[in-house]
Amino acid sequence: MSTDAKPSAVEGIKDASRFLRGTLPEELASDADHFQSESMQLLKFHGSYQQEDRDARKSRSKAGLGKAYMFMIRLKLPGGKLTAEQYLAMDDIAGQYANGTLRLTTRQSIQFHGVLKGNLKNTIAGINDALVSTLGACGDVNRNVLTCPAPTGDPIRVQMMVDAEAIAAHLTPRAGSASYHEIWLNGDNVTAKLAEEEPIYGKLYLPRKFKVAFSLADDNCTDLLANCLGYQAVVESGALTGYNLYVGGGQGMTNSKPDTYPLLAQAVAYIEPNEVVKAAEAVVKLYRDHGNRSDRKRARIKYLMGDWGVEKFRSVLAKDYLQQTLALPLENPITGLDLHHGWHKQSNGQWFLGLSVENGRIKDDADYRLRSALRAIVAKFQPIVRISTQQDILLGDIVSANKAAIEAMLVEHGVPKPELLSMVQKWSMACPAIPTCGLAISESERALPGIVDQLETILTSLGLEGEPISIRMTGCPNGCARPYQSEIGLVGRSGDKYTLYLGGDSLGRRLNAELYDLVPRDRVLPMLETIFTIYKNDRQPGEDFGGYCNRVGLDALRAKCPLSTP
Ligand code: SRM
Ligand code: SF4
Repeated sequence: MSTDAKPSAVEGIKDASRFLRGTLPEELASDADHFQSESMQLLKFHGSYQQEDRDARKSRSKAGLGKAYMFMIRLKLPGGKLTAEQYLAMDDIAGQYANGTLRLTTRQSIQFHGVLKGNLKNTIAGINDALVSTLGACGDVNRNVLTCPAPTGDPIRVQMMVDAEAIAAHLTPRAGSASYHEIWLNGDNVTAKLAEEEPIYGKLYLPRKFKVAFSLADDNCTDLLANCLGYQAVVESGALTGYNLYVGGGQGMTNSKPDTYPLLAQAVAYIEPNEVVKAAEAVVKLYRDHGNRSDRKRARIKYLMGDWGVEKFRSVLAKDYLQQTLALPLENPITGLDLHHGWHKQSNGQWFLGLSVENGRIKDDADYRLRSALRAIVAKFQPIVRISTQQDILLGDIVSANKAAIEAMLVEHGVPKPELLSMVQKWSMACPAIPTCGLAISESERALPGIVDQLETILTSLGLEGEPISIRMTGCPNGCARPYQSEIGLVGRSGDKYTLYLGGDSLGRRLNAELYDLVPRDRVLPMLETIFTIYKNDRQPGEDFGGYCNRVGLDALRAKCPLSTP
């Protein structure tokens, strides 16, 4: 541990938990509608968060009632990969136990919201019946491992998926798996029962969450640089020669703590394809031993990287955890990012269809019935299902003859074809925020669609509607929709006020910077209109919006676009 300061309370909870059991079994069996605080912490490792319906808070308090407790459940879904059967099982669960929606996440997973405590066990058991787990989807362990979801069939993406799954399996808690099966599945797993220790994590697990991603230089669709550990494929003559290892990315920060910040992962080394799992274990162990366990706000591996720098990190990793020298990373700059929308041919002659899902929410509204459309298509054509890190869904292994029928079913359910959506909508993302997220300060998922609609009008009037402009919004500075890596970042600051960030990059290569803090929501669009007009008239040929803001600098933009109205 890097500090002698007193370990945080969560460390004590983990220590006393007997590998993530604590009093969860007893509290789960009780009639109470929520868990006590220690169990709430442990519940996260099992893939669930205790939440409340924040919309109901005021009226319930007026009526003298307590919180309307409910639970979020998150799947562990390496590479966002599901079979048709598994997707249908998840859709059943959304209807039977949750709020009737499936929420695709920025890490290629699915969340259920609104599950009552009395239904937690059945929901988690139902998920496992479909051979999907929730263990380690949250908590101080390795989280969902990302890789390009496009089922193109090309050997590099296939290998990246294999490697992503290998890391996910290797870093799955062992003794924690035994507790998981005991609590949620009535001990129904013989191998898991044998594990009485955590050979990689130890009984304190990690200081904080840990995130891994794979990506390609010409398709950074997983936002590699936002991850604790990134594997960037190095490809020569169409073959994977190895990976550049990136370490120390993360987005979250805390306004009141200036020593917290978003950081892009740094290139540390180049490794051979057969060293993938070994490297992951080594980085995890280094983080386990050196991460800050006293201050959870500074506990992520990015602060080790920030404090140590690349040279020291590489040297400690090589000497103490790999006992070998490490090759330097190869020149392999990021040049592209594919959203994978629309129809694409796979190498086996079949097709996949990428559908943009607004803020990842699969739901049925009056004239837009995406949930029913997907259910009907998946049930009838049995495609493979993949979730992207842009909160979108891909359906694959579709034969040519079925393409027209699938398109007709989407139209019938009011789901627009991806090519009919505006660029700004396709490149937008928002986190759930209110009413489910306990940390939200401002609206996000419910606010962004209105902002995007108006932005479409502004961009069209300026003739900029064809530009892939990324806008990402979050209800607080934790950064769940990776707002600091977009061209326009809107981060909830205080009720209806947001921090506005500009100058990032739609390929995820550059962090943006704060234009103004505490911008009232109704000032955001007029301000963007002014800046887009300046951009249109002043940009260099081919210059994208983020690149322009970054080049001219935010001081210049502030001078032309003051926060206070004249
Ligand atoms: Fe996140 C916490 C939702 C991706 C940084 N995140 C939360 C919680 C669990 C709130 C809480 O702790 O009480 C949110 C649940 C809201 C709800 O009602 O569902 C939440 N995070 C999400 C999701 C669902 C957002 C989305 O729009 O999809 C994403 C789930 C990913 C998954 O499937 O595993 C999600 N969160 C991210 C990302 C993006 C990424 O990983 O690529 C980040 C920024 C990257 C990073 O980790 O730095 C992110 N979430 C955070 C943080 C800040 C952590 C930090 O150390 O700075 C928190 C707060 C915390 O952990 O204390 C947080
Ligand atoms: Fe909640 Fe903040 Fe994450 Fe949004 S960014 S889901 S408000 S923690």
